[in-house]
Amino acid sequence: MIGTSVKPELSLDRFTNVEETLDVRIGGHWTPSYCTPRFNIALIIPYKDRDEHLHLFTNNIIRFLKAQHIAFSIFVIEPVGKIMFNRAMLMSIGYLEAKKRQNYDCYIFHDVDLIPLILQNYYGCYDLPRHIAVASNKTNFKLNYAGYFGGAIGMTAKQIERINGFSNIMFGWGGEDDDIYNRLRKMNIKPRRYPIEISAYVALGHGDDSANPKSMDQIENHLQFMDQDGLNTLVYKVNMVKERRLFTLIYVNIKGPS
Ligand code: UD2
Repeated sequence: MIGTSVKPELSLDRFTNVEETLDVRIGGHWTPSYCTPRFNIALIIPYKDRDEHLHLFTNNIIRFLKAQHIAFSIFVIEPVGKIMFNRAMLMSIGYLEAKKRQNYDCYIFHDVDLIPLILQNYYGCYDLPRHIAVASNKTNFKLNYAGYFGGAIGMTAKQIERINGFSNIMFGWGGEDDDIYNRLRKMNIKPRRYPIEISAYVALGHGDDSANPKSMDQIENHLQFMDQDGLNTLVYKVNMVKERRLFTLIYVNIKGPS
């Protein structure tokens, strides 16, 4: 039996069932063998230094996606070196790197610390971009604000290209999610949300990283530059690719403040 030597009270494995991930191919790829999946998705996680979350997240999301009979590949995008975190830029890189490998039906950009609670929260893309993680215990299971677009979102390649991907200049915490929402609204695209009863999450705890928040002015003024800040101006270099058991880890070199 797997894990008999692990003391459950000391191990995060108590939240996971290793056996459920055994048929995931190295690099974090899975396709149901018993049906044709409705969607083949790339799950993209902008990431830095959150090992425990990554372990919990991958094990949980794999069980969840398998129960939805969705084919998936999991990509973790991590910047090299001491550089200020840039979630949006890593999302764009994840999109381009995933697409290089395969044309996925849907690209889902996901925080590493959010675990979906309800199986009906289907991880697929539709005619309009989706805000997938609508509420969590952190917000008392309420929508933060009307234009809130953080946590997890899903878009097709066409939808991503339409808004020139995501910003490359939003280093530090916050604002990049509002910027994505604004980009969509500028193109007259109104994203969809499932009701909160379906799109509810558990947010894993972490330290406060609200340093360096961007002002609303900065975010709104930024919109006029949408055509000059995005996929068409993205500069990065893949440093190393590691095919881990449950995901593909892509280390990238990017330039920015440290
Ligand atoms: C909120 C949003 C998030 C994003 C962020 C502002 C929710 C549920 N989430 O997250 O989507 O809009 O505000 O930027 O509303 N990360 C790392 N290492 C780091 C920093 C960030 O891996 O040092 C990644 C990780 O995937 C994390 C995500 O970025 O889940 C969001 O960062 P956060 O969890 O620190 O910020 P939070 O919870 O305020």
